[in-house]
Amino acid sequence: MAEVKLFGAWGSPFTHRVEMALKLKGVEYEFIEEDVRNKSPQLLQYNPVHKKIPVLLHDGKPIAESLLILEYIDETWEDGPSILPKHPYDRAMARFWAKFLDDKCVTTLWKACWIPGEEHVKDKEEAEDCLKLIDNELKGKKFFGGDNIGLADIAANFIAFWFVIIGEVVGIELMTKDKFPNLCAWIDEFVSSYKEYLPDRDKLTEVIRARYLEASAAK
Ligand SMILES: N[C@@H](CCC(=O)N[C@@H](CS)C(=O)NCC(=O)O)C(=O)O
Repeated sequence: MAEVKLFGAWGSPFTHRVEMALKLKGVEYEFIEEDVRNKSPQLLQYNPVHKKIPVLLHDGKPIAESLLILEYIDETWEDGPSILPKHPYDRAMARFWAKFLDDKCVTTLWKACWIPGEEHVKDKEEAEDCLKLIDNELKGKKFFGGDNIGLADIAANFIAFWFVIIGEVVGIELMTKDKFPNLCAWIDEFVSSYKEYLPDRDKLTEVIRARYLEASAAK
């Protein structure tokens, strides 16, 4: 049987995207925990361009960048639920939203929640603009692609789980039901249906709290 290894970090949403896909497909893998502050020579060897986790190693061949890894998993292990839909248009849409989430939403939400200061109000407005676009996209749908979970849902795990916790730790409630009803319904569905693919909530809250205290003390 082909050997599958995942270099990742426990609290990383990008790593969890890959773990979720592997688990959905029923692929057995070895998890190798990386310390992103002290990267292993193996990680630097397998991802010399970005030097980031996650990296999937399949039969000794490395694949970096979580969205590309998700597509690789979908194409390599055809059993189990499809991560990308069949129709080219639906595939393009799934990729469009996954790309928007990574190119725009991650940084915008991060700035709005984590970095205080004068820019904060502008950052919060920008984050709400992103969330509004996602809320509109999810209108009348259970998941981004319709009835089944797919690429964009897995990519949006950081909104469903990480940023809800970050908001609690930092004391900012960005994703309210009155402003983003469709997004909040999607979050409820995602978290309740796929709980076993998410990290322990209490432990993650403590990790995020510790990082926030550390970041605040360093200012
Ligand atoms: N675009 C990358 C982002 C991965 C990423 O940001 N990983 C972080 C941990 S969550 C990392 O490795 N950071 C180390 C660094 O930036 O040096 C992906 O989707 O895989």
